[in-house]
Amino acid sequence: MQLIGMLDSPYVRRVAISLKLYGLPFEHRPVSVFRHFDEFRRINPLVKAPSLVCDDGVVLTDSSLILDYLEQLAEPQKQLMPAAPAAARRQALQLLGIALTACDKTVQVVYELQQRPAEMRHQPWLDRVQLQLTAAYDALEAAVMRAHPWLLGERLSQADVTVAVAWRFTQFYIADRVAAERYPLLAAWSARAEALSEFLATPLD
Ligand SMILES: N[C@@H](CCC(=O)N[C@@H](CS)C(=O)NCC(=O)O)C(=O)O
Repeated sequence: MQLIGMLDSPYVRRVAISLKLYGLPFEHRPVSVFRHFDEFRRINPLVKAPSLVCDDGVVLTDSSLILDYLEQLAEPQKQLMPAAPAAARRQALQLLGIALTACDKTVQVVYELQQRPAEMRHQPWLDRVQLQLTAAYDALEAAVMRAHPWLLGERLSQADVTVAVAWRFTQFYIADRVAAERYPLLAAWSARAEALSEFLATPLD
């Protein structure tokens, strides 16, 4: 199995960390969607990171779909999504939706600032994205307040992986727009997740 994409992508990083938590062997190929566009196209013409090249050559796209597949390969005691009760699964899905929106909105800001020429930037769009980003992190700060010690309880789950990865990504790229001081619980809780060996072995930078 090959995981394609750079670890500065939160979507790639959440899959890489999950693979390590699952204990599934894989090869990581840090191919960039921007700097190695042609090489990426040869692997997956969609040029989306992450891409997962399975052992039989089938290529999967989109981190949540890739994780859905990998979750089935993992031993039951290593799975990261609660199968039951339904309330725990719903809570995980709710938190994942918020954290992935935080990632998407951070990506939109970064692309607007890095990919679009300055004279073509559209401030109303950035303002709108900022409101969505703030809403996402306000909700995650409230969720962390209820964590004991992880978001769903005793066991680390996919919600923890993705929330921590989202926070690290946003802080790395746009800490000026999402001030850590506004989210003290999230910052401290994320530092605890980032200290786990699977996170340390999967650095963003
Ligand atoms: N929903 C997707 C988002 C993936 C995504 O947008 N990845 C970025 C890298 S951070 C990418 O492929 N960008 C290139 C592009 O969209 O053309 C997922 O969860 O995998």
